[in-house]
This record gives sequence, structure tokens and C-alpha cells, in this order.
Amino acid sequence: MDNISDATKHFVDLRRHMWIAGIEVDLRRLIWQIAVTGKYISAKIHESNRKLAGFKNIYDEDQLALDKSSDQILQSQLRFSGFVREYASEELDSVIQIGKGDEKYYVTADPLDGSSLVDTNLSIGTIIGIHKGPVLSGRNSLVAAMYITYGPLITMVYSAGKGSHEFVLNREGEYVLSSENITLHERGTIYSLGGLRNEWTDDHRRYVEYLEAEGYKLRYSGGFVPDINQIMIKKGGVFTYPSLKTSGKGKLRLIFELQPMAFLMEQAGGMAIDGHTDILSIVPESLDQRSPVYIGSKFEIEKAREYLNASKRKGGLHDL
Ligand code: AFP
Repeated sequence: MDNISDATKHFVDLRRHMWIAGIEVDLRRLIWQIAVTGKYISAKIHESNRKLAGFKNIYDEDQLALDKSSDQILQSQLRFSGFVREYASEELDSVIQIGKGDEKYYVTADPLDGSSLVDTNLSIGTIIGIHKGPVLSGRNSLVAAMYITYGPLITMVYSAGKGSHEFVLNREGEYVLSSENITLHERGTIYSLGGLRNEWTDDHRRYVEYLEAEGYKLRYSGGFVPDINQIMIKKGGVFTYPSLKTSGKGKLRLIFELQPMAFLMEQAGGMAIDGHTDILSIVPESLDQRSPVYIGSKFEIEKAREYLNASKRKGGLHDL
């Protein structure tokens, strides 16, 4: 899609952007509905005043953990939207039908990722995948993805297969276009490293040492959404939560966290692999499936693939 002329860009809100992009009407409405829900979740975060599960609110009612109340807000918004047939969430044990059964879309949600960071006032976020079929299908069914970052500003990045675009929630409560067709550079300058160093495999450790020798700057908050958002908005770098000695599949969940972010990163000209295979090419076998991840600009991800496969090549490491 051509960039909207500068004259109108500052006044392009989310609905107008999706209409100009020619996105299918029900998908436009669903993305809009979820973006609006982000405002309610943000209000819940501020209302919670750092109270989490187990505390009483002012009505002496049990205060739900923020991630559970965020899930309930999403469910209530999507249940009668008319566009969502099934809903899967990190907060639920199974996929639930929340439509009549003839709706077009299936939604995955990490309603509030990084909720353990709320008490530190660090940024956290919501991650959404929108599928045209059952959600355990990876690239074959994913048609859109978005994340909302609750930080000093509320920002939202979405893609429906025509580039990744960032919007900022303004004082009037409108999502206004701030960065259209985000395009990552070939390589970046930041790296974001999950997992305990003493649990890293040798190949992963050698990859990290390479990045450090190249002068990459460490940026890691413990929140997947802001850590990915930083690579998206700075247009390069790598986030990794690798396979660990004690947990071969790493920590992050394939359908709720990794595949939506992989979709957005690929739409921005980046890549996402598990060390060998594209994240989006993995067909999930269960809702709770986890995967190692290397996600960001192409240079760093291809370099990761080289290091992660080094020990498989005869004679071990070559000059990489
Ligand atoms: P919480 O949702 O429990 O805060 O976990 C956040 C997360 O799933 C993801 O957002 C981070 O990238 C990752 O965990 C951080 O994990 P470590 O705490 O092991 O660094």
C-alpha cells in the first residue's frame, strides 16, 4: 500500500487506515473492536493501583489478577462482536466458542503479557492473533496480528498482511497513525536476551558473544511486548528467549506470543525462527506449546541460525 500523503497522515485514525488499505470489513471491525478493548484494559491497570489477585477491592470483593480480568474484558467485548467464532487465551485451558458458530474469525490472546511487571510500573502489553480457521494452524490460518503497549503512551501495532503500522492513542481516545509500513533495517544495534546465562547452550552463548563483540547494546525489560516493540520501532536488532539446558522449548508460548509477533515482524521485513525453522511454519500441537525464539532483523536472525547449527556441521564452528 502506498504511504498516505503527509498532509493527511497525522489525521489518519485506525479505521480510516484500514479502509484505505482495503482490509475486509469484518476484519477491520474486529481489529477496531480489539483496539478499543485496549482502552478498557488500560483503565483496569490504572484502577488496580497495583492490587493483584488475593487483595480486596474497595467493595471488599476479591481482586482478580489483572491478567484474568483483562481476559474477561476481552471475552465480553468479543463475545457478541459478530466476527469471532472461537477464542483461545493464555488464561484459559481450552479454546471456547464465543460466537454462534458461523463467524469468520478465531482469536488468540495473551490478554496482559508481563503482568508480573505491573508493580514495577514497567510497560506491559496485550498480544492478539486473528485466524481465519482453527488456531492450531500457524501460517496457514493467521491473517492478522496486533499488540497494544501500555506504557507512557498507549500504542498499538497491527498488520492484516499489508505491512505493520503503529498508532498512538491520543487524548481524545483516537488511535492516530504514527508510523506506517514499519520497515526494519538489514541489521540493528540492540539485543534482548531472555533466560538465565548459566542455562544457555554453548551454541547460543557463542552467538551472544558474537553480538557483544559487534558492540550490540543490551535492552531487556522482562516484558515481551515492550522488548519486541523496541526492535520494531528502532527498526532492527534481535530478541531471543532460547532453548535452555533445563527447558529445551524455552519459555514463550507459540500461539499466544510468538506467532502473532512473528507475523508482525515478517510484515515489517524481519524474521522469526526457533533457531532453525520459521516460527510461523511450525504447526502447533497444543495450546500451551512453547518454543525457543530468535526474532528481529534479518542479519541477526540469519546469524543466529548459523551459530545454532554450527555444532551440527562437521568440524563444529567455522569463521562465521
Ligand atoms: P509474565 O507474564 O509472567 O510477567 O512473564 C512475561 C514473559 O512471559 C514475557 O513477557 C517475557 O519476555 C518473559 O516472560 C520474561 O521471562 P524472564 O522473567 O524469565 O526473563
